[in-house]
Amino acid sequence: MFSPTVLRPRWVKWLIATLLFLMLSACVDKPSTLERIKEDGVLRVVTRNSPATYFQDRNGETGFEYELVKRFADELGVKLEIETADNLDDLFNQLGKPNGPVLAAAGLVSSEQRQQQVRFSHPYLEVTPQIIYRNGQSRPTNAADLVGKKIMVLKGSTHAEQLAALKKQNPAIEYEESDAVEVVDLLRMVDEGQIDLTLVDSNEVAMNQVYFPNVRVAFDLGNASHQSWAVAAGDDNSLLNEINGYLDKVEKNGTLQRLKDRYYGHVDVLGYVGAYTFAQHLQQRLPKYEKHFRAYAKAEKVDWRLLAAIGYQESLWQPTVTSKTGVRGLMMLTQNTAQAMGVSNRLDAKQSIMGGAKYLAKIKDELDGKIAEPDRTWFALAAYNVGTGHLEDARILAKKEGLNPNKWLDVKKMLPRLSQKQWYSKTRYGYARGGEPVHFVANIRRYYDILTWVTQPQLEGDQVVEGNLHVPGVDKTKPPQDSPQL
Ligand code: BLG
Repeated sequence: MFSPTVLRPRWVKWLIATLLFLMLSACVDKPSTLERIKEDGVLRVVTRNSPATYFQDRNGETGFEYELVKRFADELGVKLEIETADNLDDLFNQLGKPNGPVLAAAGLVSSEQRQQQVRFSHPYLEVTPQIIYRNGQSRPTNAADLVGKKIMVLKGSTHAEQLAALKKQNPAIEYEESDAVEVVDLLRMVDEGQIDLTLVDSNEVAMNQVYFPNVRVAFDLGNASHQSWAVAAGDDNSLLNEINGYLDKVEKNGTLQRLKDRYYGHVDVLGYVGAYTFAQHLQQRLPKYEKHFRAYAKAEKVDWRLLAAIGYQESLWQPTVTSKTGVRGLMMLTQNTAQAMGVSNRLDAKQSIMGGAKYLAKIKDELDGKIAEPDRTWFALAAYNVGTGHLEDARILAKKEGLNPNKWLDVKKMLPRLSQKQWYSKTRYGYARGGEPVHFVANIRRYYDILTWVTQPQLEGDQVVEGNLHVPGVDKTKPPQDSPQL
């Protein structure tokens, strides 16, 4: 018979041994994904090389997903390493690999099928799948109208899943899935009439409308869905929780909205007519002046696309316009500015661009040394429009209000006050139409963004080239960092 008094010490020994074992094994346990990222100092992300996600421009790496995920890496205090997948299947495969990327930030919509493979974060962007057709063709209005059309979508996309579901109900619908193209290619193919229709998300349409004047939305196919980041399947929630916390934060503090406005807000800001018009002017007008923009921008060490954006804002790239106030030409120089910059004929496009470039460089140079980039560029643009004196007044007002006179976000709040007597009567330079430079800067930033996406990085050695507009997304050249980082 066992005596409990005899057994107790053995029980205790067993218990201690078990506890020790558990504690030790906890110590040598695998670190969580998040711990590993922090230990390695690197966040490895897989994405797609496309204008809506990630691409290289003259300023380096950019794109909506890139900017969102770069901020996340910065918050973790680690380096960001981007890898691009050839197609969606490849992307999901990479995410599942041991020692592969830990996160996919690629404009992915969560679907039931995909949830079997990966786990999705909180959503950050609402998108609607849209059927796209070519202007001038008959507009499809419902699923039955898809019959007999040449339709192409991305292989492995949720759009392919959607079409497969439609085909079950209506077997006459035919479509092709391709893993050799990106969304911009699909839109271009519709624009050029190589295919009749495609199905893409509304954010891609909004972003690319300015490049493809013939592309039109036929109808929304199904309900809005949400884009999320994806992590590999499993039960380690460390990274996913961190991502969700970050996404919630950027949603609340307005960062996410600012990014959405910059990448997808063109049509909202320009309006549909404005977007088509810009796309047309890009093809018809800019090529005539591009070499002057490039040459004088280079001479004055400013970004040529910024100069071109000013020219578009001022005159829609028309060399002979004159404002009510007698300001004239492609870069809208006043008589005084033209004289000071050595411009004898303001209606001569080349001279106007030369004068504008010189003036921009001069006022930028003269700004307070405490104003750092990119704000410095926005201040220079404001001064181009309203003059350095009035800008200085707005900076002083900002300081009096406890705002930062070296930050554009703060000074732009003060500028409109220069047209109200209670404020301008206390300033040195007095009345000014202070709302004008605020719109001026906002519009130019918009045009500048678009121009950076549609122009190739300058060739090696900065040769002056003409007519090299393209739709971005595939350029892998690593360009120099001499432009304002937006
Ligand atoms: C700018 C000048 C500044 C000048 C300000 O006016 O013109 N910029 C250029 O000539 C490039 O030099 O500053 S100041 O010299 O310190 O006084 C203020 O006078 C031009 C602006 C004026 C504006 N467009 C470039 O942005 C313009 O034409 N406004 C009138 C529009 S309308 O007539 O009401 O339609």
